[in-house]
Amino acid sequence: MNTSPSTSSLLSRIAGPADVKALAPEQLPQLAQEIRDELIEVTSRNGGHIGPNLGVVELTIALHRVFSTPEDQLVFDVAHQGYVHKLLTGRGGEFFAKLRKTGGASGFLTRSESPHDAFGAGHAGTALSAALGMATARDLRGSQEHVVAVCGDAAFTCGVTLEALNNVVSSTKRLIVILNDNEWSIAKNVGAISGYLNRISTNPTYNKLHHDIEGFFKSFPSGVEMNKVYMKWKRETKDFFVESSLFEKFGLRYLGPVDGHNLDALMKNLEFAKHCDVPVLIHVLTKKGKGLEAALASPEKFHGASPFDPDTGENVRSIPGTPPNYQDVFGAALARFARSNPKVLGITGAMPAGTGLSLLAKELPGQFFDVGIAEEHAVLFAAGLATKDFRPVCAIYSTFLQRAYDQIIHDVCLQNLPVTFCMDRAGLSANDGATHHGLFDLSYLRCVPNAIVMQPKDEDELVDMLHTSLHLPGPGFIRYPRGSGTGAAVKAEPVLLPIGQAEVLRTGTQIIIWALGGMVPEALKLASRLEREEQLSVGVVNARFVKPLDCTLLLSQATVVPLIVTMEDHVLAGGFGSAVLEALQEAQCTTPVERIGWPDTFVEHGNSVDLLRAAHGLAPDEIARKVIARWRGLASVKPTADVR
Ligand SMILES: Cc1ncc(C[n+]2csc(CCOP(=O)(O)OP(=O)(O)O)c2C)c(N)n1
Repeated sequence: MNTSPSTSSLLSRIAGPADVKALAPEQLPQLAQEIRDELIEVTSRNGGHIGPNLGVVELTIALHRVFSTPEDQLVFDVAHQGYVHKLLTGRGGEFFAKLRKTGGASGFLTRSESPHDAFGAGHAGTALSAALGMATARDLRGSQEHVVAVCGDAAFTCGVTLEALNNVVSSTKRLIVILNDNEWSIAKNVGAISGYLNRISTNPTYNKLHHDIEGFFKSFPSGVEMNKVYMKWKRETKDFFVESSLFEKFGLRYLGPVDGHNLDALMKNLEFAKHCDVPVLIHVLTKKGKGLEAALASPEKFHGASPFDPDTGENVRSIPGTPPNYQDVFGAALARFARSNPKVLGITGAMPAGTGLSLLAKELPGQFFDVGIAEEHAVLFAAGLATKDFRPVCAIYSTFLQRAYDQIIHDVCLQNLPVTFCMDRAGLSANDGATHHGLFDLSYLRCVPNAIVMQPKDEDELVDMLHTSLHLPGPGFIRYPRGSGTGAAVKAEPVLLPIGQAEVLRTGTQIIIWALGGMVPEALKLASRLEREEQLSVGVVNARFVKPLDCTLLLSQATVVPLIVTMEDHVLAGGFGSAVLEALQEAQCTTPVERIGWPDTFVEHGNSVDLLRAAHGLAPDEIARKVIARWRGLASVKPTADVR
């Protein structure tokens, strides 16, 4: 796989972890530099998580010097910082050059991509639990491999990380946790633990101690008597350990803080941890974006960047005239509604910019809450606020809202509390792949009583839906896709949409297409095409609401047209088309329904939404073929009177 052009480079000669181990220590800084060059080169073209990866170059090299994958298990939290690990485990060259592109390396770690990827991820906070499971499995099986969880500081804002932490000592005596502390989540990290970590790393005793620690490690009798050395160190650094005792209270031995760009210090600490007979946490301080000026200057922008000019940091793909993103339209509308109603609040789980809430944060900080990567808490917190007459808006990507499912059912919907959910990235997140596509929300929400579920056809309707949801007596869920809108102008004043009422955009007598959200423009194109090429009379309905569905309109049409087609950017199982089928079945209407949506599979990453749609039979030609085949296959086709 490794076909890098420059054969004089060290990186081009790394075909796997054994080659990393074979390098002389003095070659490692050069390897680190070459990795940084490669990271910048590829991500500046393809986009990707450049900042986090630049920060873990030395850490990842050190891990591969000290441990031996795939026998030893390295579990990376979120796994967006796994590019360096990929480069060191035989996934460089052409494969890495196509990072996040069709046929190239995934932007995350996946077990299917390499045996060196012990656990797949894309959502935050999973590493510690999964690693603890692996360590426990090792203990039960009686094998000896090492298990290392690499967690960012923001992973410790996740409830699930803290649940795992609470269980470490009762589960195993051998687990290594790396706390990769760069002080940033995507935005600046938040919360009390982040403040605590900051106090440790800026503790004035640290600098004094650092020298002493170095001295201790220098005198290591290569792997033996480690505990004695550690205990001596601990005794002599008592004050420091009082401050750093949080992890010790959970039963983990705390090591650090360690300079995460000092290979020598990293390797010594890892070696030490490897020989410990208690779980160990190594607190590693890294600089997000190290090696790229622009990324150091703007860590948030370069957490996950679109293609950029490495010299200036400017994005290279901003095409003038592109309509604004849905997230920005939402963010502006929310700030506007919050300005006129102080009870309107915005809540994000560590994604102020990605969700569009940055504007609210800037203009009305008192009405904005970043709760960290804590979606369960975000939803419960909103539920609590809603009991006191506030109008909380949880802005959480469709895929991340999955984590808060019990809170949605048990805390919000069961009590019919007026929380609005704005689910960005509903549909495909093409370059990110399976962990990030928002393809399941309709299925998981449609079955929940009291939920009003909707999707706008354009930006203007998004603002109407937000306005409508803020006036509901109970929960409202609005889903919308990643990226730019249709360019529809947003009205000066939003309107309240009648709940459960669809919008007829085009009448027809033979086929009616019920389309949802971003599929509406596609449906209109399909209708024109079927009329032009097949002389079919095709109507189009903008469904607007998935729940409650406009059954009155649906039945009035389905009883007179021979074929209903549904189109959605969602899995077919339990989605919008399923809702249509259920409604017809309930009314004992047997009109056939052709459903267009995503199949029962995890959709991979790829260059673009269009390419992925084509790969899964959802390109416009393919959809037209399916509908025509279904039409022709109908036993008796009787054109009927025009319906509304
Ligand atoms: C459940 C969940 N919510 C939100 C995100 C979006 N997200 C991706 S990375 C990230 C921040 C991670 O910060 P940290 O763990 O400190 O790692 P760093 O990027 O700083 O190395 C967030 C919020 C996610 N991946 N998963």
